[in-house]
Amino acid sequence: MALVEVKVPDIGDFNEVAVIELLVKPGDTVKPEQSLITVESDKASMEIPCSHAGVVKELKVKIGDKVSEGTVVLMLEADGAAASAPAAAAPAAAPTSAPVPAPVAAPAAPPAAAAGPVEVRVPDIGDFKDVAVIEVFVKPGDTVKVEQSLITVESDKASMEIPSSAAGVIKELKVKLGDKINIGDLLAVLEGTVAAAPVVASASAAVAAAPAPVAAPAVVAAVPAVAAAVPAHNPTTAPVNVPHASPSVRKFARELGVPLEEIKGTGAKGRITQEDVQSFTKSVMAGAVQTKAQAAKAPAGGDGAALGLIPWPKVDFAKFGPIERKEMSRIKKISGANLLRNAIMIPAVTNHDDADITELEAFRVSTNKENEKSGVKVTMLAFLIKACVSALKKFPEFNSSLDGDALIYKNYWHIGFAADTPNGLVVPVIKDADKKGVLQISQEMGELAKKARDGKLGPADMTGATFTISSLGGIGGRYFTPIINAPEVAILGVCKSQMEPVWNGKEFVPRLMLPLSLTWDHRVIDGAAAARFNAYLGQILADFRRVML
Ligand code: CAO
Repeated sequence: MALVEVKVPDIGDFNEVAVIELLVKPGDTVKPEQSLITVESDKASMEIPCSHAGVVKELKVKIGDKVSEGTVVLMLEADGAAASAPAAAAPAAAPTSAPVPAPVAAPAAPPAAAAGPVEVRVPDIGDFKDVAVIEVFVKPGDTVKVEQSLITVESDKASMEIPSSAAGVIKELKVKLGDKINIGDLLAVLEGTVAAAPVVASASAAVAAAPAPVAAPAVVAAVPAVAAAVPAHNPTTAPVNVPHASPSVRKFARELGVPLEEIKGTGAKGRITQEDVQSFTKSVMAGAVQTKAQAAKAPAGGDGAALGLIPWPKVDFAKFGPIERKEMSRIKKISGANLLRNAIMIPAVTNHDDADITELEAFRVSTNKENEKSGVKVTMLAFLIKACVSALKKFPEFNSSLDGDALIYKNYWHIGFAADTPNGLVVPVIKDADKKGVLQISQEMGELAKKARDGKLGPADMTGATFTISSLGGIGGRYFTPIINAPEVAILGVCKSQMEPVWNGKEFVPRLMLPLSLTWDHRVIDGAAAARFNAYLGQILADFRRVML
């Protein structure tokens, strides 16, 4: 056993590159070529491999340190004979694991107007063969500058951006994600304005002429001019949402099928670490997070997998007869997801009751006759809104919302009403219904319902409700079970009134009865309170003078 210094090998002309990850710690047993740290420059990130096998005794660098060739990375208690090998020589002997400095575009020839197409080829990327294209930053039609990054390629140990050797407009892009590229491969054809002539002439000319940095230290030594040509990173041309991660983390994510661009990095400068990938994977498995691909596949609001439900039946309907597929409207998709959440998350109960509206309907009809010329039609729903405000004041928990373990009681009464439109269900809101008369409410409802049908409701028209009424009275039906519009805690469903024989203690008399269906959140409201709410509402509707009490 001997204590050896493991140093940064020849990394070309990269000087003072920042350490962004420590991949080992004291006590770890490491093998030759195992990555020890990750360093990063503007255009490339690379892992620095170990030169010997042994046990890490002491780390000599920390995150944020700047390292160059020869910097001691760590002290290693090296195994046997290997200890005698010079540490910095190892990468040269193992070119496949050697770090890769960023390639550079061939030096631009003196600006010259280029009339014809210009070929941009992969410069000398050293011993790296068949490296995968993992990002494409440009598309046909884009104007690019000399040295602007076109693609990112990645090997096991390094990722690097490949810059353009010429300026111009991209006519054709010859690579796509996943392609494997090698030195001299054609990347793009530009309608050039300024070309770096030696590069574009041919692949071999490009390789010969391009003084690009290369992976193997031996080759780097042969072309020392590289440094000056390394392009400065141009943030204006960098892609906006490229995930920031080391090659090994990218590889790890790819093996798991994890979309890196959906992970928020917790490392330095938002870098995605292996732990970030692991915890994202755990969250997806636990159903706490959905990837974009999962969300796109799931029907509005999810596919039930997160709830441990069996998959949604997949039926080839065309087997049974002709079919037509139509996308749902935007409103239906949004309301569908909301309804599903509310139906699943709220322990909802519905109480059904009837209200005697014989006198109220007679009053409504006579009021409308008297007001015929005003153009405002008094609707039963406007009376219901007013009656509900009275009931909500008497039973304030129906006008509340849950906030964790607390209830928020709202001292305002904004009543939403469900409106059926050609594009789907919307819920406009009558604000401060307690301060408005039935005539004003009727008028506002008419205006809001028209806006709804014309698709002109704005967000302000549909927010802030404290309670909602869903009336199918103009259409038909007896009772139904409306779904609560969260974060409200109750909703009143109303169906079509009809004349019914009602026992008055002495005889059956014909009365106009209105079916009511009150759905309530059992976390907030008890059955007895719901029954009282309905009974009180019935009393008001039976004798509207009670509203004034
Ligand atoms: N019983 C009997 N008749 C009723 C009634 C009731 N409860 N409510 C309304 N009517 C009658 C009205 O008297 C009127 O008849 P006339 O034309 O003869 O006067 C007719 O139905 C239309 O009523 P209206 O113009 O007053 O409209 P409205 O206030 O009932 O409804 C609106 C307005 C916007 C709520 C309605 O157009 C609507 O969209 N309803 C559907 C709501 C819905 O889809 N709810 C379900 C949600 S869950 O999917």
